[in-house]
Amino acid sequence: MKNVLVIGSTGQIGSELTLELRRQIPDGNIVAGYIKGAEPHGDLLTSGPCEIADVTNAEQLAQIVDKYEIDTIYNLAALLSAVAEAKPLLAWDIQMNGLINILEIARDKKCAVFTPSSIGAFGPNTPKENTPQDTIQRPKTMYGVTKVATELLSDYYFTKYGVDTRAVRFPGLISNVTLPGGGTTDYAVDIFYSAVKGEEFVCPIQAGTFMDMMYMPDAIKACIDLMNADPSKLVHRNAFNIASMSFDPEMLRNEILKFIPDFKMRYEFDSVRQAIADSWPDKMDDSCAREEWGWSPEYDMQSMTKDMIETLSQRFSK
Ligand code: AKB
Repeated sequence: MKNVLVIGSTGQIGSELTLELRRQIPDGNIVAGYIKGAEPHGDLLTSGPCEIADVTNAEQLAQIVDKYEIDTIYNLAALLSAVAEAKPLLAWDIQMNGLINILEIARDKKCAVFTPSSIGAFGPNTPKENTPQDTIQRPKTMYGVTKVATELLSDYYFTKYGVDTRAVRFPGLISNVTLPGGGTTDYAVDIFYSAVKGEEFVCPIQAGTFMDMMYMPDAIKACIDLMNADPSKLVHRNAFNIASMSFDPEMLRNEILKFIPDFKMRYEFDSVRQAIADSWPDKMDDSCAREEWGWSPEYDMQSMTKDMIETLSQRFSK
């Protein structure tokens, strides 16, 4: 990996991944790809090249790949689960037509491609506990449909054309840098902002609903470690289960109370998000990722909560 295009660089994952890649590969071209209306700012804008990179515009993407001699593409353009339910055709256009554009360019120009999958690739008849790497995938959401199709299409381009496609199934991601937008797991980020601002948190997900979650530093590590992994060791490619913590809203509330004893939370559940959450696994088995490329997360719920509260408290006290 030397010259990298990050599509969706101003989003929740892209904003941190792009900066980390620029830190780790100082002599490479790490291009921050963005769309109009989501322009890069601050460090992202000033620390390296930035280009408009719309996944639905194949010609534009091919020109960027040529200009910067791109060898690796992180394709992070996506609508998250709840938004994709509201705009299913747009989700299909971005997630599927966008993906095939990228895979065709990668085939032509010999790029490796990372297109994340998600716990959303599973459905209500998937085993909920210790969800295996290879199991039933019959999601009921448009987000899930596009994630399963992404996994299959990425594997197809690897077996048929030798395109080096690799991916992980991300849990809900928790970050103190860029907010997510329109996901089912967003509550696990929003709760921290309410807690440190001293506001009551209205939780859209019911108590007792368990989902896998991950702190962003581990997610960024996964993106980079998998693309740097020895290809001969990869039995699976698209996409690896990765896990680090699983909790329900009550467990997270109790952990936050250890730091902010007067934190208040009540439930007002959102039927769309609750139905999606109910169809997702409680906890994935990530042993294939551990065995095939050495996946090993650093954060659990306790250390993530401490770091989130310390970081956000510092920011909001200024
Ligand atoms: C969402 O909630 O839609 C995402 C995901 C788990 O893929 N965070």
